[in-house]
Amino acid sequence: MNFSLEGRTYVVMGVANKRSIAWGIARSLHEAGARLIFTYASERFEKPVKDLVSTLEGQDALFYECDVTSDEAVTATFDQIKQDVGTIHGLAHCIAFAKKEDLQGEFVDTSRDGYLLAHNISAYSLVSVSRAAQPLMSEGGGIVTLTYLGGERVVQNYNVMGVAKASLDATMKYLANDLGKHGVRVNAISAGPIRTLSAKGVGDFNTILKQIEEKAPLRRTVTQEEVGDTAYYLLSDLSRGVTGEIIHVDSGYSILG
Ligand code: NDP
Ligand code: KAL
Repeated sequence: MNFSLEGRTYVVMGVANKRSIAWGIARSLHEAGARLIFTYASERFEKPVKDLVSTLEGQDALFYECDVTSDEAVTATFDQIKQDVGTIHGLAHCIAFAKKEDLQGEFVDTSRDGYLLAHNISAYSLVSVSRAAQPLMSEGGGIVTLTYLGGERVVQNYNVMGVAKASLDATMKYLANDLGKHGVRVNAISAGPIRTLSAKGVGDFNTILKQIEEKAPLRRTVTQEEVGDTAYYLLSDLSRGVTGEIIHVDSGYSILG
């Protein structure tokens, strides 16, 4: 079997800068020969994303604005992608957001607004995007989302995002069940902590990284590249029998009690 991604096209959603996990995924897919399509939340990110992508040698990428809080925007984006390229072979969903005030203190204080916003952007968006993308995967395909251990157990400060990740994990499984008959597999990567723009300004991040270095079986944190290579596996035929799965790319931390 040939595991090159030559002749295949993948949509990568959620590159903010060179530290983004989505960027690690984009680089792995590019290395494997894939053509890439990038989406970003607003026009503001168009130039930075294009500048970054210009560093990928020989990559003939396409770019679209897509704020996932709007079903119209999501539908319009994938309609346009269909017109521009026809078939796609997969999608990486690397999107999450919660209000800063909901990522500290006690979860019990989460507002209705904050709860709905976090779930809207971080979990429902996978439904919306998968529904719009599936018809473009006429040759079958793969969808990968990014989750975190805080959706499986309580992690201090992760709060409403943990509840949104629990929803995302279940969403991924229900989507896997629906889309399997179309030859579309849906999986999640549970990444260990990586210093990205989202993680920035979040209290105690250094302490969390240090804890991984001291306690995780591999005694080190993981990189965007390691998550990227697992996404490549999940989006290629190497994983053709795998769907509805959560793979932990976290130096083994999640096996600890
Ligand atoms: P980044 O800050 O690099 O990426 C987050 C992305 O979410 C940004 O590109 C942002 O887009 C996008 N986003 C937010 N709101 C919207 C919206 N309304 N519409 C479209 N896009 C939106 O952080 P990460 O790479 O860390 O995050 C990627 C994923 O990985 C997230 O799901 C996160 O929860 C998950 N994850 C991260 C871990 C970590 O330690 N970093 C650990 C485990 C999981 P824009 O910049 O265009 O606003
Ligand atoms: C226990 C951990 C410590 C951190 C606690 C919460 C982290 C939540 C992640 C969430 C995605 C962060 C935000 O939504 C930040 C947002 O309020 C402000 N930032 C922004 O608006 C920037 C500019 C944009 C680009 O960010 C987004 N998201 O759009 C969790 C750690 C150990 C692991 C992490 C960081 C997990 C994760 O899910 O990211």
